[in-house]
Amino acid sequence: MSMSPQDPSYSRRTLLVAGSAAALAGSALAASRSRATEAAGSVPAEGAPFALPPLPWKEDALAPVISANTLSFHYGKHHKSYVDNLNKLVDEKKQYAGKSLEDIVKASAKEAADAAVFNNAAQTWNHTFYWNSLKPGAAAPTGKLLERINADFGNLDDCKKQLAEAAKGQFGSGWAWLVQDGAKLAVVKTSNAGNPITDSNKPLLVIDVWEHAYYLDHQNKRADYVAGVIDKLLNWEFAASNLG
Ligand code: MN3
Repeated sequence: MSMSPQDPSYSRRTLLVAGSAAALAGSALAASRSRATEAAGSVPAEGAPFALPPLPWKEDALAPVISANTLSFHYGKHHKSYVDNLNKLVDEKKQYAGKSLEDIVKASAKEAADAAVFNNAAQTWNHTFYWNSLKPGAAAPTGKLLERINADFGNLDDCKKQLAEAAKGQFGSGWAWLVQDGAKLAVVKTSNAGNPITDSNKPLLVIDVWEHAYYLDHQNKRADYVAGVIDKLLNWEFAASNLG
């Protein structure tokens, strides 16, 4: 995937991670392109600033916790719609032209009249961050990240418990985040498209708890999805790469 100044550069480091993961997944994505063209990302319409980035793994790589079927809708339809809607809105609302995705999220969060811009920009950001927060066979946290977790949560299990409680306890649609709040790590939850960067917190990991993230695989049992993600799929290396 080639990077251009118009790409959604919400985080240089995140883009680098996404880019390298995309390169690793490139051959697999090419192989499955005939089955699901969305899996290779999409090229924005001419002049549109934001593209759907490629997934960092094959669509079936997260099964059975998250199936290829869920991803074909969640990534290929939901995430793509947020990107497409954002491109249309930015074209209509010229004050957002030329801004990075992160700047659009922060600026539109303060404008009640631009709720649609915020919702689609934040959902575009959040989903790319979510894909990068997941990895099959991910290694447990080590080094500086583990030290910070032990200092701020007591131990890794208690960090995971707080994350699970936030994910299960978010009423309705939203997100559960591990964030860096100043010098401390913390767990926060946001509703709908909410994103901690509007509170000046630095996201490290996120779990999507909208029903579209789990309903095809787990129906109403959000707790099963959350446990599977936390036990098997969280990408602690990505969290470490986001530490400031
Ligand atoms: Mn979602």
